[in-house]
Amino acid sequence: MDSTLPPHAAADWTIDQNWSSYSAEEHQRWTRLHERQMQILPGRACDAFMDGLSVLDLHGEGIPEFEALNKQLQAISGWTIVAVPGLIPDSVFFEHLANRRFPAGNFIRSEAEFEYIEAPDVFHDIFGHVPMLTNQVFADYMQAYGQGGLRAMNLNSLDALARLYWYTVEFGLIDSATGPRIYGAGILSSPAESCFCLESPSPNRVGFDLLRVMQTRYRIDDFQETYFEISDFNDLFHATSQDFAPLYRALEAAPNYAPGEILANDAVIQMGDHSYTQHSHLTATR
Ligand code: HBI
Ligand code: FE
Repeated sequence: MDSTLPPHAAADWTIDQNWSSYSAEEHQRWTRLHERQMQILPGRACDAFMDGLSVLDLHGEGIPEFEALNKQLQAISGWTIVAVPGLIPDSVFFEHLANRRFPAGNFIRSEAEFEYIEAPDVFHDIFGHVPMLTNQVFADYMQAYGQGGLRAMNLNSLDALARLYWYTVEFGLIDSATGPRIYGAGILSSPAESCFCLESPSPNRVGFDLLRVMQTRYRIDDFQETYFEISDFNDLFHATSQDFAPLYRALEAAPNYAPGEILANDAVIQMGDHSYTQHSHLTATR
């Protein structure tokens, strides 16, 4: 990403949301994106997400004002949303998370990108990520993740941290009494992947394991080939509250795995048939 600080941004890359500058079409686009997800997510998204949506009254009439949202969010879990122009440098991102500030893009995807946008826009960040920050344990995990990220900067282990974020915060699944449910924002903001991850025979579904996730490459612009499932959010919080240094030493010698690989000691929940992957153009992995 381009790491030159934009002229209108503060030193921590924050900008004004500039809510009054959104056009009627942009507010309408948010409402259409929201309506489409609300057709799909009941019964697929986890309870924590659905509860967060309703308690923050993210009911979908246009792009929310961060200031108003922050009054509610701060009272619930101490988190606030800060507006940023797009992807920001890792160290700045981790610093915000470590201080319970969630960086959210203030722009909304264009009509041409309605189906899919790779960069995190305001719909992905606010609709996908923010409702989860009303869940206390998940909110604490996100802060612990930011603190872990700052430590990782010195241990040169950003790949491992980025994979952990990707397979949990962006594409994570959680068990429930009635089967797996979605908590990852990358899925929650995508209509097709919300169905694919739970209903397609193609992807693997494997029980979450910290080291396994940190060694597994991921696809950046296509459906995931493996989804990792936690039992509850404490699994995540405990995974990140240990000292990462010995883990990184173990990782240095350990192999990396391809996105669709299954390992002998995986807790396999679904052995995917990779029917989708065989027909999709193979994308870059990280
Ligand atoms: N910047 N705005 C923004 N949003 C992100 O999700 C983000 C980022 N910068 C870095 C980053 N994510 C990654 O380092 C994490 O996935 C680890
Ligand atoms: Fe995201």
